[in-house]
Amino acid sequence: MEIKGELALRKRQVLILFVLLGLSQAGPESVLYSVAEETEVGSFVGNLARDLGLGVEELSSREARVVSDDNEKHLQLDLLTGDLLLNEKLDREELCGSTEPCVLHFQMVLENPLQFFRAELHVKDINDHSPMFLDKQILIKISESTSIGTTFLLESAQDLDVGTNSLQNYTISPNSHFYIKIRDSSDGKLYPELVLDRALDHEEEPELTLTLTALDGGSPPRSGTTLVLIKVLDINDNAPQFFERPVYEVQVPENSPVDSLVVRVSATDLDAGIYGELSYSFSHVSTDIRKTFEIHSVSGEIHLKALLDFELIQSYTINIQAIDGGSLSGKSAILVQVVDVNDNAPEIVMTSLTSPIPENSSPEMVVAIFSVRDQDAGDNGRMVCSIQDDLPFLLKPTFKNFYTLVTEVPLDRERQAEYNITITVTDLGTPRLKTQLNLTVTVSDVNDNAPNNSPALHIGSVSATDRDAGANAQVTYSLLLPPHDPHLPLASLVSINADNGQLFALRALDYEALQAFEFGVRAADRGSPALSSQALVRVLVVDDNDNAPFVLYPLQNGSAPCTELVWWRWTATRARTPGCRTSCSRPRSPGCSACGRTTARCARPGC
Ligand SMILES: *[C@@H]1O[C@H](CO)[C@@H](O)[C@H](O)[C@H]1NC(C)=O
Ligand SMILES: *[C@@H]1O[C@H](CO)[C@@H](O)[C@H](O)[C@H]1NC(C)=O
Ligand SMILES: *[C@@H]1O[C@H](CO)[C@@H](O)[C@H](O)[C@H]1NC(C)=O
Ligand SMILES: CC(=O)N[C@H]1CO[C@H](CO)[C@@H](O)[C@@H]1O
Repeated sequence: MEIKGELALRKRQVLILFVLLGLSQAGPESVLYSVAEETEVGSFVGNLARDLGLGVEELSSREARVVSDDNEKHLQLDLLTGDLLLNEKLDREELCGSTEPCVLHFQMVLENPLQFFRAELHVKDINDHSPMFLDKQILIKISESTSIGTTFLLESAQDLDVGTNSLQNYTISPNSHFYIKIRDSSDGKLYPELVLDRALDHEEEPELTLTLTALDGGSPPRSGTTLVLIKVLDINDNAPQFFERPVYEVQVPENSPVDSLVVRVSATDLDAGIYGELSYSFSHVSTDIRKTFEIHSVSGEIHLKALLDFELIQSYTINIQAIDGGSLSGKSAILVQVVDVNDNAPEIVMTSLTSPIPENSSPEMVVAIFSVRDQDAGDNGRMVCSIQDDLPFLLKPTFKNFYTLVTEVPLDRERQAEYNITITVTDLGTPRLKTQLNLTVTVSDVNDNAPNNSPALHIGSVSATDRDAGANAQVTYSLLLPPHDPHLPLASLVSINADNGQLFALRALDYEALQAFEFGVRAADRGSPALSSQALVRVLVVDDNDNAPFVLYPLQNGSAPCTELVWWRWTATRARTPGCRTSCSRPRSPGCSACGRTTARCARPGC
């Protein structure tokens, strides 16, 4: 700029000078020469003497010289020949810039008389400059969602040459997405525009490098290039996708410990950066699932948070989702099958138990009813049930998981009064689990031995001690009976052995007539004076519904009123077993025309 400004200023000064001079002396003739720029020094431009119609000798005698308007010595005059020669290489671009045509004005000055001749030198352009881009690389960021036809203005190149040697065209290296459109601006310059021809896809090609070439119109043409680096910007155009769709299926043993890995889910997202960053989570799951499972948002691993229980829940369907940074989501589900493990032993639930059972009961008398169950599934829940082989009892499967324990043969109390029965239930799982229940069944006495011994039935004993010695310690027992009561002739009912305190029932007792009675017993020593002590004996008559009335009476047929045998138990307050009822009985069935079997029950077996 500075140089140009200086040049312009100088030109103006020279112009003013020549306007003044020209007014007085300049001739009308103006000679026109033309030379290509960059022509060698000394090259011939034209013969000035001839062209001006002057004699060669005149040139030297009149001190002819050439003066350029810009005061530069571009040309020299050969005074001997009149030839005008180049004094220096001319650079059109330096002399005229983009001005075209590029004309250097000069004068030939002669003296004696002073005379001016005007002349012009037209400096012609040669294609000595290539188009040039100021930047080696142009970066353009284009979103992959950009629509086809969108244009992107590129930087233009510069070519110092003018006319046809100046910039004429732009081309882009072959590619499948863009072409170049050239735009003419109002100032006559050409601008390249990149036009999108086919949609971009970040996932397919995240960036493209193209070569932009600028061409001038010279012959041959010269060119300049730059790189166009296109970064394809990702948009969130892909939703996450799970590998396994629609469901992951996993089987987890119910005894898996807390924290064990259930499954690892994984999704992909074709987008880059934050749009490709996934976060895993449950989607619309029940509180049961939230309590039992947890999912790691980054790794996609699902762990147990609580223990599983096949017996409670056999399977879970867990909906999961992966969400990318742009809120697009993909869904899948996990089907968790809880695998049963034999972790439950069989259970025995006693429904009813009859004990004691009367001896001589007919076979298949029901002693116990119970059910068995196992909460496991399959073989883990299938059971076998047994009792010992050597017992006169049988196990009979009844309804579903119910069993009855029945007598196999009539029992005889006098041979065995008590049976310990172990019910064993085993499942078929691995390992096999076993549950046992021990029952004690007692056999109650039935008056099945001669009825006539009833009067002599030993019902118990009383015993007193005396710390004296000899006769003073010899104790004799006697009954202390209340005054005679016609309804309760105790004297004919009980007797005592004076020596050993054994008590006897003198006759059969009838529960229906007499449920209880009491009397005193006196123990006295033989000392002198005799010392004595008393105790109260209370006898409870226990009802019994025995099947053998014929033993006592002449044979009765079914229609006759039922006669009951009575079995009874003597109890003194001190003789009670803790926790037991004193008697095992139940009211007799009214009008008992067919006598049922005794079903006396105890609160606990063994009472
Ligand atoms: C520019 O170059 C292209 C490709 O070589 C060509 O098709 C087109 O005709 C040229 N344009 C001009 C104005 O020379
Ligand atoms: C039954 O078991 C009890 C207690 O274990 C024992 O005292 C009793 O002798 C056993 N009875 C029989 C008949 O095995
Ligand atoms: C049942 O009785 C058997 C045999 O006497 C014994 O080995 C077992 O331990 C008892 N089981 C229970 C639960 O009492
Ligand atoms: C009248 C009657 O039926 N008597 C019968 C009573 O029962 C005995 C024994 O079962 C029979 O022998 C009698 O004939």
